[in-house]
Amino acid sequence: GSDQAATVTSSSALPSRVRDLDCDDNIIYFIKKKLRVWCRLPSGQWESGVIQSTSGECAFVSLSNGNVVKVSTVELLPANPDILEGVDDLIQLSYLNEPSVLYNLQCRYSKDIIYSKAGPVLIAVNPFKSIQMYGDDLIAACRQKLLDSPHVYAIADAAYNEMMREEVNQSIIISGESGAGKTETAKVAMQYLAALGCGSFGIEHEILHTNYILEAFGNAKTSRNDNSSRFKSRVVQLADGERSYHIFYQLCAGASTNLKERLNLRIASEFKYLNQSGCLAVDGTDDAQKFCKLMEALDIVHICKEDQEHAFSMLAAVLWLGNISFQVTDNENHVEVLADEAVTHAARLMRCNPDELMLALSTHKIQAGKDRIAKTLTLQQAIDTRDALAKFIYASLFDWLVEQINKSLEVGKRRTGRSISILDIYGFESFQKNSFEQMCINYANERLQQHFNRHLLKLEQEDYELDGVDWTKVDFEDNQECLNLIEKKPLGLLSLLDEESNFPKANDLTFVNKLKQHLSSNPCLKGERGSAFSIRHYAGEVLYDTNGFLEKNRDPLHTDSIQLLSSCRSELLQLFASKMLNQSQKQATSVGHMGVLDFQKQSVGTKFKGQLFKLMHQLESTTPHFIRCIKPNNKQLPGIYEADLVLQQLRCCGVLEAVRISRSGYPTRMKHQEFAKRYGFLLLDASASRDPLSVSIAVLQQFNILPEMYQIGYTKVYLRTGQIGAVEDRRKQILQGVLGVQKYFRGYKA
Ligand code: AOV
Ligand code: MG
Repeated sequence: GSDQAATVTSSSALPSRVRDLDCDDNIIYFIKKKLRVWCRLPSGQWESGVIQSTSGECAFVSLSNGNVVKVSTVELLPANPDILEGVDDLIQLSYLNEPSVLYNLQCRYSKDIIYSKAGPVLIAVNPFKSIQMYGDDLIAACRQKLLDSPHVYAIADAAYNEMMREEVNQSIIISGESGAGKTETAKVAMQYLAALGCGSFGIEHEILHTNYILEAFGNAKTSRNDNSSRFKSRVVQLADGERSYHIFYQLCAGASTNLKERLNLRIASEFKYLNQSGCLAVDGTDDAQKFCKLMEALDIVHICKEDQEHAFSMLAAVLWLGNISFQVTDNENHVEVLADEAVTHAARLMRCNPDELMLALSTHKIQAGKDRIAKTLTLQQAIDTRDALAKFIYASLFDWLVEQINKSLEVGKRRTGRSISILDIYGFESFQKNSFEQMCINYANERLQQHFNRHLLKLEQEDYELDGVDWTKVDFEDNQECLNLIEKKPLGLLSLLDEESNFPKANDLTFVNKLKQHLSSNPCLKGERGSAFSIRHYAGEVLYDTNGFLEKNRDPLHTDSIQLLSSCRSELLQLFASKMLNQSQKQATSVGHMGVLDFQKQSVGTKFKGQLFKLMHQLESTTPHFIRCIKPNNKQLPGIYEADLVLQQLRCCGVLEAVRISRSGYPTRMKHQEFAKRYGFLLLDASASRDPLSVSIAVLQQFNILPEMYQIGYTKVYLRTGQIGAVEDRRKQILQGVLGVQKYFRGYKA
């Protein structure tokens, strides 16, 4: 997620296709038959009720609380029959309108059933409290297939079985907005997989401990989540009330006196990178104790003591870099570095010459004719240079740690050669103000959404084909246009942004004009007034403010800083610098020029695209399993279900769309046995004993269900939206009749 706190924009910007889930003519039938409906009150809230009478465009609806309201018929939507209340899978709903979906999830949530299915997708609604849904007993039940309600365990189990059976790598893709529960869900999945490996691999213990390490270095307290997985820009800049990565506070609080001395450490409040936000502690968390756990975890994943110490000195170096300050020397705002203890300590920890550090932070070498001369930086440039260096060191340290952990776990991988990847990724974002970060996030989500759609349609087709149902491929809205808009070369948003970022005279406004000039034929782009533009994303339209786009796209790490790092005697820093140089040189060779000083730096956007492509490439070769996490309230409190907020997320993560795709053919599916058992007794001509398949056909014919409304497969009956409702109502009426008769007889006897 981004580090900005903001509110979600109104839903009216969303494309209507997501909203029109059911055909309107259903409601006419409902009005005629006086069935249960959803009725939108003037407050915007949906309430269920029964239509009493209609006059013209209006209906009188008797609500469940006894009140009768007069509403326009356009405010009515069909409600599902009672037997469908709180179903496990949204696909079972006869009517998939929004109030029905919301009510179904709420019903379950109020009973602490936080998991539901939406076709092949698992929905997880964050309980914000511990619930009795985990542990060894439940894991065992799931392994023995005794758990038949939706659960992360079941998803992990399916992934594992499919991996073993098909010998194909698997992935579990978890999305949702900040605080929705992605990381917790990923941990639950890991817990299950680790339990499966019990005894045979011996690394499950290690795998679970990697969580401690990844969270300490990758998570921070934000306003929306006390344990949020974050971007690395957080190292140098914090919003009020938020914290940097947990590890800094843990180290300052928990390091032994000896370690503290070796690292010149102080308490957290003495470091500018930590004290700027006025928040040093997280309620209910003991940082010192967490540090002990972290060291244990590092031991368990076999990171040797020496490497641990190297890693800690990098953290201390970052903290001291943050304390380095500058002195303005002339009236043009040029600076020099203040030679204080911050410089001495940082240089000692980085194992470089303090003078060189000071020079690298206050000057840039530039080409002047044949010579390179040093140009003094302004205060802002110097601060940016220092911060870019700190961010680079921290980000490289994180990548290095992940690499070490993976190396240590390789042992297990070699056994089977197969893997299950768990992806804990930021979800679609649409705030009042959206910038470059949101664009990158939403671009990634477009790619994932395409992956998701393609996968769903494939499943759908396979199901029909296997069951001998003929069907024509359904059309669904592909998001290829939007992806083209962003990533096409040479005329796509990212390419144009790179072009402008390299052009000294360009600014945010010229960038927008370029977009309009070259991309206005793409239906997903909308030019706006001033320096803003909108993109029509699969989950809704988002307005982006280009203010700062060009700077954010430029890599802020200067060549001089990389050279400084190469000259450090710290092995880790040398490694980080050489990785950076290697990467850039590969790029430089491909564009035709080389040289350590003139290396080609990738823009942030292009780098992001490259990483995303690599990720998608990895995912393409796996069978995906999708989990969508939903945050039911913004207060991080249990028991509060805010329908609007949930709806917003269901739309954004494409769940309703997914169900629609899954149902666009024949959403109601019932095995012939099941269908015959439930409705067979309704047959007027019950003479011959018939096989379930013939019973199914006979029932459908008796109810005059039109041939285009159903399909008979080898194993199942397939019905179009809403068709099962009529049969179900008839069944209910007859059963009520039977009960009535029984009551009458009992009364007579007594
Ligand atoms: P996120 O990963 O989706 O946000 P988390 O997984 O960190 O969100 O969840 C946020 C908080 O919600 C956790 O710290 C728990 O208190 C609570 N929570 C989530 N899932 C469960 C669960 N299954 N059972 C109990 N509590 C839960 V972010 O990384 O911020 O996008 O960036
Ligand atoms: Mg997270």
